[in-house]
Amino acid sequence: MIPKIPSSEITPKQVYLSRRDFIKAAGVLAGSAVLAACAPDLGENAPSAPGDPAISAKTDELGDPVNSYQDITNYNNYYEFTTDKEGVARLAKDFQTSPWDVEVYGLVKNPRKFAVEDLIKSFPPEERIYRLRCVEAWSMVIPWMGFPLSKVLDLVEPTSDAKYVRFETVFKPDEMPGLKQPWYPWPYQEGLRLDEAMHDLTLLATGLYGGELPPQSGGGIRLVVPWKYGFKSIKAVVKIELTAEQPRTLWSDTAPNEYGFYANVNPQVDHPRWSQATERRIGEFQRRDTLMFNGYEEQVAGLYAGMDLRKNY
Ligand SMILES: Nc1nc2c(c(=O)[nH]1)N[C@H]1C(S)=C(S)[C@@H](COP(=O)(O)O)O[C@H]1N2
Ligand SMILES: [Mo]
Repeated sequence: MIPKIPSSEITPKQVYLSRRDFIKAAGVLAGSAVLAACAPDLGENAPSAPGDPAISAKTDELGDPVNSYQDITNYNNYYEFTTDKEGVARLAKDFQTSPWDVEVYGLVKNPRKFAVEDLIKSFPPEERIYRLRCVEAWSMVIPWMGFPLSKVLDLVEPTSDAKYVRFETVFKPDEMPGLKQPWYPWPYQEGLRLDEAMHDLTLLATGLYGGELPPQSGGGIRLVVPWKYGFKSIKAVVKIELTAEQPRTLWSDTAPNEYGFYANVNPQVDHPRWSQATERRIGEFQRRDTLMFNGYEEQVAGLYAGMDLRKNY
């Protein structure tokens, strides 16, 4: 399946990406007769054609078009592989996403290790079309498949002492070349307050575009918290720990004056080195205004009633 981009969707980025894929696919065809593997960056779950994706809607609830599978899976932040967004897909291509286990433990009544395939059986993934707004001021609209994190937390039953949830990414230096960069405090970890974690918008994503979750997008399983900057949406989660204290996070450990624990999308609070008032939607030419809580204000503002969002950035 070599993806074809409808000419209506062509942008310089997409032209570049489709050319690059064409070259790669051509290389595979020249070197091998295995046609099924002719789209190395997309995997077998890519939609048959971006114009006819395996999704129920072509826009989010605000009417903004869903980004192409091509864009979503070839422009990634995943520092365990590389800091080059356009290089993640290639480096992560052979990363094993299945079977995948996630351990849920800490201040809970029933600590358990779950196989993602069992979670998918218990909680059939639903489609959630969410905006993803990176702290670097680019954004996409992504049709995830997944289930609310609250379903898993309900199973393990947090104790009354549990106030926060800590998430940890798998640490596999042999398969993740970026882990050799010693200046990051690996493994990647993130955290949420328990009420944020229990919010219905907070998703454990197991798929994309109606198919599996490819390695570059965070497979086996990843968190998606759409009203927060993208770095909160931690990939390849293997540990979920309920804690009494606010967990440390990779980015606030690395640069505490730039990245706070809350990291709610907020156009009024600039990053120390750039404005957060506008963003570049991948696939668009004009910058667009960034929305408070990334457009989910109505659903989540209540979580922060009475909090100073400048202090708690
Ligand atoms: N483990 C891990 N999770 C991660 C990252 C990372 O480097 N490592 N990058 C984060 C950042 S900065 C963003 S913007 C999103 C990007 O998700 P995407 O590549 O699926 O668009 O993943 C987040 N989750
Ligand atoms: Mo990001």
